[in-house]
Amino acid sequence: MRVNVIGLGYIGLPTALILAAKGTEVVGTDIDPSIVNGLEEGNVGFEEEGLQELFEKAKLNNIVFTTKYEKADVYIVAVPTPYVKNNKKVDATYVEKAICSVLEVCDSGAIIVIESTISPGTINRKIRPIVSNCEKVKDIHLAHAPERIIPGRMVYELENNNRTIGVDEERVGQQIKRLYQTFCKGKITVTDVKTAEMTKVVENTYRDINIAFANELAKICRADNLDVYEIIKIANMHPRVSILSPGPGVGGHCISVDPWFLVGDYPGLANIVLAARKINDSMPEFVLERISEIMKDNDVADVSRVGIYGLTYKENVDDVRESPTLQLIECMKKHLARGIKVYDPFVHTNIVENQYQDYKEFLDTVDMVVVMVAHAHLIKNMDLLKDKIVFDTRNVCSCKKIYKL
Ligand code: SAJ
Repeated sequence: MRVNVIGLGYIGLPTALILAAKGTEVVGTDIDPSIVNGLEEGNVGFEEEGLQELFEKAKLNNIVFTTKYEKADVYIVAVPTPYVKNNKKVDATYVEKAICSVLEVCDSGAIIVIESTISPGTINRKIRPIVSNCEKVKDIHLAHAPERIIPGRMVYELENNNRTIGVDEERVGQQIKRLYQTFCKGKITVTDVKTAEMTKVVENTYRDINIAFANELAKICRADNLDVYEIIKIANMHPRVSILSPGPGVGGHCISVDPWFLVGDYPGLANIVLAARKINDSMPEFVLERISEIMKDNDVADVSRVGIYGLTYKENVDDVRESPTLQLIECMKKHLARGIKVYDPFVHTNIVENQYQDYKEFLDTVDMVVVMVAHAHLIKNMDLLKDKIVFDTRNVCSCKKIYKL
């Protein structure tokens, strides 16, 4: 079986590599020549444990990278699905374009698997008409196998997570299941397309709501001078309670985006979903208020004596999409406050004002450090914070003078 993976980003690349590493004939396609050239030169493009090893194995099995779409039995589409800013609905343009390009090269009978996250009904509304109206090829099968891997543990989760495959025909479902079983040790459930679409959005929304609850508790506990972490720790000892951790906001391209699809597509019905989104989106502003209180408490008058640790959306990844720190900096600009210092060991080019590349140099210029991301680097170098005023939004620091959310 020959597989053409479309989109060699965070999801498509590991998927293409693991399929090839396990012996499937794979062509990886990306429209961006710099990605393809980078891969041909041996550069995987982002940091992720085990990815480089997978790349070496895939190369031994002759994986091909190209900007062209190729003839194949199965296409796996893993292109971005952003949301439209004003109505929060899914923007499936990249998926639609990818499908059109596949239809130009594929033979009748090919299977197209969409891994990109889409809102329930997108395949029926937007993709199926493209396929049905295509005159050149017939009998094209659509499937939806939403990705579930978490940045930071992608390779491990690719092999070990359970998967969902949504199809129109059981026979096609079994065929795709066998393909995914070449690398996936988890349970693979075959269902219909719309259920698969909905399940994916539900998974990320569940996590968003749980984090929103933790964040709301943090605000309630702050108002009453209680320790939210102690309360969550004790509550979680109940066998049926599992509250996530409060934090400075929810970033990334998934959890902070997918719930909006439900809000946009089911107006008036997705109320708890909307409330959770608002709570999580309010956290950078809440952090900003705490920074100002803590500055006052400690007579830190100048914001340029404050430094933010962490620019990425979470620990030990280099991804800054929808990052709470970027939202916090935007918030500060609105309040006409500039000059805060920033450092992140994973972000090697300067993307914001006053960003440092050297940790010690950064620390030398500040009296107060706001921990926005709990990178392993921070924990390893905890002693360097010993003389600083630390505002720890992630509850990971162990220093003398510490403030929490
Ligand atoms: N966060 C908290 N408190 C927590 C956990 C996370 O504030 O207790 C924050 C993180 O710091 C981060 C954001 O939430 O800013 C999201 O991070 P995450 O690690 O929860 O999730 P993602 O966005 O990296 O990956 C999620 C995963 N979905 C679920 O766990 C249900 C992953 O499995 C999906 O594949 C991915 O979304 C996706 O692409 O949909």
